[in-house]
Amino acid sequence: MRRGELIDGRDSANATATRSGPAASAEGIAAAEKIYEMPFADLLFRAQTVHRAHFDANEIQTSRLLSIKTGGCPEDCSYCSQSACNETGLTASKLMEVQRVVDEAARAKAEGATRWCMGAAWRSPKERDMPTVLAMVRGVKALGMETCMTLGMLTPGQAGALADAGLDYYNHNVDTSEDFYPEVVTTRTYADRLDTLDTVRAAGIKVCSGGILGLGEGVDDRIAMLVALAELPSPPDSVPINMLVPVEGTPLAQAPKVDPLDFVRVVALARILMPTSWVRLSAGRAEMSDETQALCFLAGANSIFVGDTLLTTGNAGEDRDAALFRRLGLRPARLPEALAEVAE
Ligand code: SAM
Ligand code: DTB
Ligand code: SF4
Repeated sequence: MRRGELIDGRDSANATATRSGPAASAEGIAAAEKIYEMPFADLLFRAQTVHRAHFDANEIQTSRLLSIKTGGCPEDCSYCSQSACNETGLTASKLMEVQRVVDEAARAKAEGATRWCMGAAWRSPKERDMPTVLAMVRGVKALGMETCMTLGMLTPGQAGALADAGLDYYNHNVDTSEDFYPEVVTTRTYADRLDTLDTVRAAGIKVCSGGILGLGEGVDDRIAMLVALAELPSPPDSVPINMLVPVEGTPLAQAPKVDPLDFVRVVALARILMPTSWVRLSAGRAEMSDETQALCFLAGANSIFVGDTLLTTGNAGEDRDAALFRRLGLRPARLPEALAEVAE
């Protein structure tokens, strides 16, 4: 498919996008700008104070990712290695077998991960794939791990089935501000994204939603994105903040790098605007210095992806993370109590 070719209609999911008004209020943006522009030390002190009111500041939640269906995606996300619009040389694969996914989750658990996140390069799941995906959720839950999936747009029926199977989190990122979104993706709208988040929340699944820095957006877009997330009917339970991993063959392969201190400011603002959410330092850690990561934790990030790979790109890896945790005196967060009992 060609870039810019808008898929007609909200076909499989989100049939009625009926939003009015901007995703982020002008008042919310004005207040967030004031916080963002505080002197760095004041901003970090405020973020750390908020963080300590709700979390153990020395505990980091550890999630592990697996691409259960890689490449060949019909969406035209300009950052993504898996879009069929981008010539990245990635080989597309079919949906994995359930047992393989459960076996890999068991291995990740043995290595200390408590949440298993499964990603598929879909615009939305096909009905014929739902039984497989639901079996994956049941199988991983039975191991006593938290589960997360990211499969694209969902119908209420699909979200309900995932909830019944025991899915804990659904990841669906807004990625950037509403204004900048059409510069990044043209095959769906911001309203589509928000509709799926409503659908997931209504099904009783915890919402995981965040974005990417380094898409060529301005500071105003980063702030508007966080305000849009904070002003959802309830803030996301988990907020992944990704640093773009530039992929050869995507339109953003040569995008300018984000100033690490600006990245830290965004993490701090996320913590202040969403005090009780898990803020995840997500993609891009492999390219980040230990010092930048330490500042992100100080700013209130308290979740990471562990392991050598993300979906299609590399991650920091176990040895480097173990050394970082040692140097900073960090501990992996324990499982929620109900799941810890299953895990025993
Ligand atoms: N297809 C589903 C969707 O887009 O909702 C799920 C998978 S998609 C790969 C999940 C998220 O990964 C995207 O929303 C985006 O935020 C993030 N992501 C993808 N490629 C990335 C990259 N090169 N660098 C940083 N984050 C990326
Ligand atoms: C999220 O916000 N980041 C993860 C997860 N949700 C699915 C994905 C990162 C992908 C990085 C690029 C890749 O490995 O393909
Ligand atoms: Fe497809 Fe998701 Fe990649 Fe977009 S981010 S191209 S929807 S896999």
